[in-house]
Amino acid sequence: MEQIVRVIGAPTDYGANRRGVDMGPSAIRYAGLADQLRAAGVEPVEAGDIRAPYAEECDPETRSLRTGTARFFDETKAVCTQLAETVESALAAGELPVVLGGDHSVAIGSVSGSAAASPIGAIWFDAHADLNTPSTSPSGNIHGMPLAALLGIGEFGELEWATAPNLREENVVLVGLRSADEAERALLEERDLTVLTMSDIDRRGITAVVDDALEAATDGVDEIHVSLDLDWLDPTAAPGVGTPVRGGVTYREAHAAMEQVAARSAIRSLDLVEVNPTLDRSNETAELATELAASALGKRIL
Ligand code: 6HN
Ligand code: MN
Ligand code: MN
Ligand code: MN
Repeated sequence: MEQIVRVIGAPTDYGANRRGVDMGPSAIRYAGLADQLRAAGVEPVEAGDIRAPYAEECDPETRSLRTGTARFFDETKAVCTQLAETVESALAAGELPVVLGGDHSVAIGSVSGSAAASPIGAIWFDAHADLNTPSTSPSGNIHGMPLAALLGIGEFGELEWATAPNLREENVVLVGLRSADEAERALLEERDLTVLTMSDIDRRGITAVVDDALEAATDGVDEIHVSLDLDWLDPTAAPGVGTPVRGGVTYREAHAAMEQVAARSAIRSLDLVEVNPTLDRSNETAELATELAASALGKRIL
């Protein structure tokens, strides 16, 4: 029987400075996600979008979370809570959830939903560490905080809805890091996450690095969540993102990595986030997201 993939849109635009990432789910669907998924041998079922009010409908006031700032905190909580439930019920039905962002704050919902029933590892394919907390964040943007939230770091430790107790730090792997803030560096020094930077990819090549990532993420757990932030790729390959950082992986390296993920047969859930069509060239970043999803779910050249 074919694996059913439940496509869930999470059109948020709260977590980032540059507007337009809320159009990501539509852009990714229009780029042909369903056809790509079929080509990968899975059966897409469309769940539609989680209701996410436009920023203009929300209280423009910055929300404070005890000490620091987390802009649109209440709105993010509302979206992530619904998203977690949707992901959890898809998994309970034997489906594989693919979450379309939206900014990366939606991963708080997708991962906590994915980890709700049993332990899981996670691989973060991202230029960034996403380990800020409201008190360390230089921007107040929650898209720079989802991993800290899920691991219950800092002020997030008090938030049941945002944390994923079944996600062990030892099974969290960052791949392709090339932009980390001061507090994120300090955290990575002292904590047990695995970090594989762009320099590691330069030195050892993408396949050796992704092998290590899969090994660490699945150590003691059977399945993983894959969070694919499109800014993981070099901006020449993925221009339609809000926080581009030069020196990312190439088009082909990204495919090789996703093909390795597929070969491991351990993927429980997948995010495709940070696609911003207003900054894109002819929807090409959304199209890339559909292709990479297909590779991660088993599409092969031959
Ligand atoms: N992303 N580290 C920066 C911040 O504002 O916290 C950038 C975060 C980017 C997050 O791309 O998902
Ligand atoms: Mn990110
Ligand atoms: Mn990023
Ligand atoms: Mn929880």
